[in-house]
Amino acid sequence: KYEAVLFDLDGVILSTDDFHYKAWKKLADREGIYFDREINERLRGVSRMESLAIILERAEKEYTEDEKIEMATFKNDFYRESLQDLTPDHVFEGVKDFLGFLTGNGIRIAIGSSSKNAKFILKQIGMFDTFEAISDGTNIENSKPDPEVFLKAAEMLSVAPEKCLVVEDAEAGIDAAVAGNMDSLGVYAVCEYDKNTYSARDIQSVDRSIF
Ligand code: G16
Ligand code: MG
Repeated sequence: KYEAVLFDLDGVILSTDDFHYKAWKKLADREGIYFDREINERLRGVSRMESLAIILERAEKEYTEDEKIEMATFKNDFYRESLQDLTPDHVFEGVKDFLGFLTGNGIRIAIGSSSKNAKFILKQIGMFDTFEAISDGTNIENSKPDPEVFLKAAEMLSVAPEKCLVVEDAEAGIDAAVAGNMDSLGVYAVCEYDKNTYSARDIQSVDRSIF
């Protein structure tokens, strides 16, 4: 039935939540704005500037556009630096087996991520050459829940949207798939930050008879 599977990156292939959290926290502390892991959960799949807008809901003053750009850059510089610590060990359990199952059955695989850092992340985890196409924050105008990132990925593969399945961890991503006329599969990654262990339990239990 499906000719291609389009994978979200953060929260599906690996988790960068903790890296994002620490970088946003550094900014929030600098600005004296309250920020915690629960608020961080709301940033899943949301673009950088929209994430900043969520953080600024708690701010006591108004910021100018230039100040917002400076804050997003400050966060991203710290975030990029911390991504140096990413290794192939960060890839969720079961991901490679699942990808091997798909490609072994002639199903094509691509990335559809909101992140402008997606290619750097893929290089860090040793998966830059794994996917046939990479559609990310650098080739879109509108981020999820707009379907653009997934429609571009389908276009790169020359596969019709109706023949694509989207795998996502975020509500914004599922909404994007629906808006793009694609089927979607929600997975939820369980990360234990303190123990530094990661697993995406659902990806291992996906019913493979749907392919
Ligand atoms: C990811 C994350 C979001 C992040 C966004 C933009 O999306 O889930 O938390 O805000 O990318 O990231 P960047 O600041 O690196 O451009 P996805 O779509 O891969 O889950
Ligand atoms: Mg995600």
